[in-house]
This record gives sequence, C-alpha cells and structure tokens, in this order.
Amino acid sequence: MTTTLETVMGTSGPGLELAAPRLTREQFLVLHRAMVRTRKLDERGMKLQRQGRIGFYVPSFGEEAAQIGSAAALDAADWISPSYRQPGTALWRGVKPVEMLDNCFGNAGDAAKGRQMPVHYTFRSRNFISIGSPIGTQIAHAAGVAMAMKIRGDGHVCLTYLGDGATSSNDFHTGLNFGGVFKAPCVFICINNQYAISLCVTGQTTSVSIADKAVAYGMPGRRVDGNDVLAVYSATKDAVDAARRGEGPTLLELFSFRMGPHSSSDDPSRYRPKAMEEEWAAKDPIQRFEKWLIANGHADAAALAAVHAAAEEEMSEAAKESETKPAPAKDSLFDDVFAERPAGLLKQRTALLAEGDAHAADMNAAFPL
Ligand SMILES: Cc1ncc(C[n+]2csc(CCOP(=O)(O)OP(=O)(O)O)c2C)c(N)n1
Repeated sequence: MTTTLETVMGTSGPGLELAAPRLTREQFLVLHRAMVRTRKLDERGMKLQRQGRIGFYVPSFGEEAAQIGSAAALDAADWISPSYRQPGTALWRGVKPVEMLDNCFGNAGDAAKGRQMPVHYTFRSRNFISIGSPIGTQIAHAAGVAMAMKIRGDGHVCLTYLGDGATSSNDFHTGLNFGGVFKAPCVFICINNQYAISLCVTGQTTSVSIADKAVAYGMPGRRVDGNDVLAVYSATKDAVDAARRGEGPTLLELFSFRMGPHSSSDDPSRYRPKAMEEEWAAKDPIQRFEKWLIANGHADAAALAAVHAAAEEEMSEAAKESETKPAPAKDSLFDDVFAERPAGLLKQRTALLAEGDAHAADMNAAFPL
C-alpha cells in the first residue's frame, strides 16, 4: 500500500525524504514568485466577488505548491487538462492575470466571449484545455489527448488535475483505464485537499490512499507532500520523463489542504473543524518554501516581501484594466458554431439586434450562484 508521504522540505510529518531538485537559485525564486502571484490573484478574485464586482470565484488557497511544482515540470509544448482549481498553472503558462479576470467579468476580452462560467478558463495558444464544470471529465479528455500524442509520435505529454472527489467519477476510471491500457503519455495528478465541498476524503473512498488506486490500472502511484513545491516538482518531473520515454502514465497524489472555501458561495466553517484549519494554516506552502529559501541562503525576508508587494500591485492593476472592458458584442453570440450561419440563426440574430438595449438591465441582475 502507498501510504508514505514523499517530501523534500520535510516539516509536515514523517515521510520519505527526497533530495532537493537540482535547480538554480533563479529557478527556485521563479517558483516562489509564481506561487505568490497565484495567491494574490486568488485574493483579488475573492475581493472582487465580495465587493459584488464579479459573480463567482474559486480560490486555490493552500494549493499553490501543488499547482506550480507540477506545472513547472512540463515543457511549454506539453498540454494541461485542468480542473477549476489550478489558476496558478495558467499563470505559469504565461497567461496574463487580466486575461483570467476578463473571464471572471465575462467581458469582451474573455477568450470564451462571456459564455462560460467565471473561472472556467480556456487558453488554446498555451495548450491549456477549456475547464469543464462536470467533475472528472478532464481526466478522460487528458487520456484521449495523450493517446493522440502517442499516435502522432510528437513526444509531448498531457497532464491532468483532479480533486479527491473526482476519483469517484466515471471519468476517473475511463481516463486511467485508457491511459494505462494504451500506455499514453499522461500524468494524472490528484490534488487531495481532503474535501469535496463538504465531504471529507474518508467519506469519499475507503482506499488507504489515492495513490493506491494506481495499482488497479497497472501504473505507478506516488503519494507526495503537496505543500512541498520541491517534492511536487521532483515527483512530477519523474512522471513526465517516464511518460515521454513511452513508459505510460503515473498517478500522483499530492496531499494538501484547501485553505479557503470551495468557492465564493461556500462557508467551510459549517463542515470543517477549526483545529484542522489551524493545523494546515501552519503548513502554508508559501511560508514553508520561504523558510526553506531563507535557510538555504537563496533569499532574505525583504526580497520575498518585495515579491508579495509586486504581485499585489500586478493583480490590482489587472482588475482595474479588466473592469473597464465592455461586455462582449451581442453579435458574438452567433459566432463559432457554424462555418456558415443557417437561416434560422440569421433570423434570430436580426431579431436580437433589433431589440437594441431593451434587456440591458438584465445584464446587471444578481449572479445565480
Ligand atoms: C458530475 C458533477 N457532480 C457534482 C458536481 C458539483 N460539484 C462541484 S465541485 C464538487 C466537488 C469536487 O471535489 P474534488 O474533486 O475533491 O475537487 P476540489 O473542489 O476539492 O478541488 C462537486 C461535487 C459537479 N460539478 N459535477
């Protein structure tokens, strides 16, 4: 059974100590900055929602190491099939915060033209597949993408993220089974943050660990300290390298904790013990990495504080820029489905445009979540 937690920084309990990955000082600092930017984007997103300026947000507080350590192990040409809780991986891919906030505002800058839910990003040019709401669908998509990569022989890898709750979905079985049988170049990353909204992981599965489930699909499974960015990077790099060599998929369980609410519509104090929240606040992945960076002579407290200040400013500017953009043009509703618009759709378009601003007030109605 896979119960041992693999760690580099080694402060969150007994486990298997891994060697620190051989990265340069600059690379360590790039990882740190990416984690801080993720935190600041989430803080900004939650503030915008609380102020009523956007309708909905899904933060990833506490999962920054899991996101950044894993995304950093990919090449730019590899693909990510995300769930809704990895904004940091889009930032890592070079997506600008304003592009993400444009989706939250549903404005004309949104790649999905305001048609998706907020935080349901899609960034085709960064090989970042559109986020879907139904739990687990991205797992089967990832297996399919990886199978295509194998058939084409292009040497790329597809990495997918899922939560502990998603291990109960049909697509978990479909994705891991296809991935395993076809030895597809796929990496399955389960960020076990211990809750699927209000359901604790012990109510989700009787497996001793999520990593254990890999056995049934004939692939390696590893249980890694998800709050340790260096352990996450090392384990993901191993999995990505193996997939690229043609050895097939790996299931990585990144053991972590969702430090914030499930979404802006959730109140975790109704189902989570306060003591547990306090225990995990002390394992904050950003603070933990900062202690390691200072202890290993890579940075001092002032330099790290400057990274926080710069990221705060960056997200504030992005929000200002995004908020000034207009709503998507009404006409855009009719784009992207048909190469040539059928007559019925043309008629609807004419009728909609003839309405002018008759329904403008509806656009400002309360968000239904
Ligand atoms: C098929 C389906 N069932 C239920 C939901 C409602 N839902 C949204 S998020 C969520 C919990 C998912 O938890 P987990 O997979 O652990 O990911 P986390 O939110 O913790 O990152 C549920 C049940 C959904 N979106 N899709």
